[in-house]
Formats: sequence, structure tokens, C-alpha cells
Amino acid sequence: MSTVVIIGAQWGDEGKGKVTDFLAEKADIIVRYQGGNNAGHTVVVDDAEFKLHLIPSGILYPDKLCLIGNGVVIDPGVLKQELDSLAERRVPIGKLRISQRAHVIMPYHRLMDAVEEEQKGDAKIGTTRRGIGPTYTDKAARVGIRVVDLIDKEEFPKLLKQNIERKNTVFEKLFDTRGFDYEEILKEYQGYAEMLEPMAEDVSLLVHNAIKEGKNVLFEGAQGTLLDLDHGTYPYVTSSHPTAAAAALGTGIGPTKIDRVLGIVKAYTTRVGEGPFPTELLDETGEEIRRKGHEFGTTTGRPRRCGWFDAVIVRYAARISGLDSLAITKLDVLTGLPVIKLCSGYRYKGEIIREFPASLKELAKCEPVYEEFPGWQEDISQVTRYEDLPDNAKRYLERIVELTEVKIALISVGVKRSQTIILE
Ligand code: 2SA
Ligand code: GDP
Ligand code: MG
Repeated sequence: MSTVVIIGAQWGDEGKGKVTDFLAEKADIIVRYQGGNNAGHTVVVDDAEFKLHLIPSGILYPDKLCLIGNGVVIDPGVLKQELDSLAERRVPIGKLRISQRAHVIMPYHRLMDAVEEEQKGDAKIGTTRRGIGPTYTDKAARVGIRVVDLIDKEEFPKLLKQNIERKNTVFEKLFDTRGFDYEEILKEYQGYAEMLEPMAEDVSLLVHNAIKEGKNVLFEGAQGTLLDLDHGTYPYVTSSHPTAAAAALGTGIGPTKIDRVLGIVKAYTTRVGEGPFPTELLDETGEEIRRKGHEFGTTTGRPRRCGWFDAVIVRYAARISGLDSLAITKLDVLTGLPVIKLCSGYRYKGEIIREFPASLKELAKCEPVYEEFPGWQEDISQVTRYEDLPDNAKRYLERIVELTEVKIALISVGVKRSQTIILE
């Protein structure tokens, strides 16, 4: 390992937290580069479960430097809660640094997120309502507030005033509200500025120097490829780029500095939020997978929609992010199913297509073409060598490799670090 980017190759919740924590043992630095506290990354160490939203999954090792890059949006109140709750559980939190250039989520962003969702009615995106979209919108509109601005005692009050005036004009026009209180928000965020000051750094420089010194750096993606603003199922996407290219932009290093890209995929597919999902199972099998896989949102608790593995989307993710290898997670969840289905293409207007379409209208008319595999009954949750997996599980995995044209580097058969099979 030297520099490895970890991305979700489906719709998120593939187990990036578990795999990042597993690989972090050999890393010196773990860096988050996009998204915000919409993410929910679960890590289990011994019998303790940690749900991380903003802080990189490397934080559970006391000696690793954890960084939050410029591409992440930061809700400082949530960061404080996450730090406090880790400290309460005796996790050392001193090795966290945050990019000065990261944008800050403000109370009006959270409200805007909720209001926009309500206004859309049936066409809602199903966001996490954490203010992610409106914060990236303000960043692109060049009215956002960065960490470096928040900790600047002269600059912050001015920027806040301008923003509050602008937002209040909109809110007062649209709704019968008294708007946001400048003094109240100023006071709250000045408190956060104190907390952030010692952590704020030039993250690009830290990563650049670490790479020059030959250190191992893990880039931890959030959400998944099909939620990418450009490459996902637009508009049912998040407002950042959960694809590999964002690792460079979201930390401030060049793409030539990235050695490998690892795509995390579940042995089946899930999605939380609205939008198309060709292999979705709306039957008892879908229920069974949800139950066995505990498929409920790590951040919002929403039930996740479940379906069969879709090789079309993983092949697409492999192209978009230039995947070198796959980590297949939650293979244990499929144990006991008599038959496992795998989507190898879509039937569209009488023809078989293998490339993911851009048009949602076209996608809605695509019917998955399935290959069927006999399942396995053996408990695989303690298997640590590929050879020891049941033949039926191996056949299923081999077909995934053929269809996606990406080799498997790691298989996860349970939540713990020890429940991991390494293939290379
Ligand atoms: P947002 O809040 O603007 O990013 O929502 C836009 C879409 O992105 C989806 N999204 C996610 N999908 C899967 N997992 C996510 N994290 C949480 C988890 C989700 C949760 O780990 O389970 O707890 O509900 C995540 N974050 C954003 C979202 O569902 C919208 O479809
Ligand atoms: P992330 O957002 O990609 O980090 O994934 P989440 O943490 O939101 O969701 C993955 C869930 O699956 C978490 O509850 C993990 O503890 C759990 N998990 C990860 N890998 C495995 C696995 O191999 N088997 C099982 N049964 N659970 C797993
Ligand atoms: Mg998650």
C-alpha cells in the first residue's frame, strides 16, 4: 500500500467504514475528501460499535493521523458531538486535522434542505436533511463560509451578516417566518471557531508531504458512485462526488499521486432515499435481506431498499473510478438463500444493454436480466481463507469478477476485523 482510494461502487453503505478501518492498520494517514455528516460509517472493534459521520474511520487507532479535506462540508455542532462521544468512550481524538478550505454547514442550510424536500413533495430526493446540498450550493455560488473564514474573528461576523440578510430576505418572502437571528448564530458559531482553531490546517500540504516521505495514505470515500452529482442517477444523487477523482480534488493533491483505487461492493445491492433501482426486491426476499443484513440507515435509521447484485452498475463504477480491485462485503448475509440472482444486463426495447444509461426515463424501462446461482447453507462467518468458502459462493464471486472485469482483493463475512478474507 502507498496511496489507496476507497470508494463505494453502488449506492453507498457498502461497508466502507469496516474496510477502511481494516486497511487503516497499515496506513499512516486516513483522509475523508467529500460529503459530510450525511455519511454513516460503521466500525466494530471487538464488541464495540462506532458510527462515524464526519471523522475518518481511522480514528479508532490511536497512532493514525486523521484528516478532513477541503471537499468535505462540516457541521461543527455534529463534529463536536462526535468528538465528545468518542472521548467519552476513551478514543483518543488528538490526531484529527481539518482543512482550512472546507466549507461549513450553517443552520440555514439545514432548514433549506428540509424546505426544498417538502416543496418537492412526491418528487423529493429523500435527502438526509443534514444541509449537505444547500452548503455545496452556496460553495458553488461563492457565498459559502469556510473553516478559515469561521476562525477569522473579523471576517466571520461580516460574512455571517451578509448571508443572514440574504437568506432572511428569501425566507421572509417565501414563508411567514421571522428569519434567522444573527446574534444567536454568531455566538453559537464563535464557540465552534474556538474548537476548530487548533485543528485547522493546510490538509493539502500535510498529504503532499506525507506522500513525499513515502507514507501510506488511505482516502476514505463516502456515499457511492450512483449518488455522484455527475455520474449518478441525477437528480436522485448527493451534491458531492463519491467517485475516485474527488479524492485528488477534495484533498488538494494531483491525480498522479494516487496508486490504487479499491471499490467496495455489497454482495447484493441497497439504496436509501428515492430514485431508480432496477434490481430492487419488493418481496419477502428483499425483507429477508434487510432483516439479516440490518439494512437501516446509519445516520437517519431509514429502512434501506434491498435488491440483487447488479453487475451493470458495478462495471460502470469500475469505469468511472478506474477500479483496480473490489472488496465484496456482507457475503454472509446471503447464506441460507436457496437461489441467488445476479443481474448481468438490462433488457431495453427488446435488446440487451450492458452500459448504464444516463436517462432516468430509459432506466425506468430497463428490465434486469438475471443469472441464477444455487445458494449455500454453510455458515461462512468464520471463514478466513478463500479456499474454505463453499463452492457455490466461489462460483457466484467468480461470475462477479467476469462480469465487472475487476478482480477481488478482499471479502468480508461479518462486521469484525477478523471476519475478513484477503485475496492478494
Ligand atoms: P443528501 O443528504 O443530500 O446527501 O441526500 C442525497 C441522496 O444521497 C443519499 N445518501 C446516502 N445514501 C446512503 N447512505 C448514506 N448515509 C447514511 C447511511 C444514510 C442514512 O450510512 O446509512 O442514514 O439514511 C447517504 N447519505 C446520503 C440520500 O439517501 C439521498 O438519496
Ligand atoms: P458504509 O457507509 O459504506 O461505511 O456502510 P454502513 O456502515 O452505513 O453500512 C454497512 C453495515 O454493514 C454496517 O452496519 C456494518 O457494520 C455492516 N457490515 C460491514 N461489513 C459486513 C459484513 O461483511 N457482514 C455483515 N453481516 N455486516 C457487515
Ligand atoms: Mg453508510
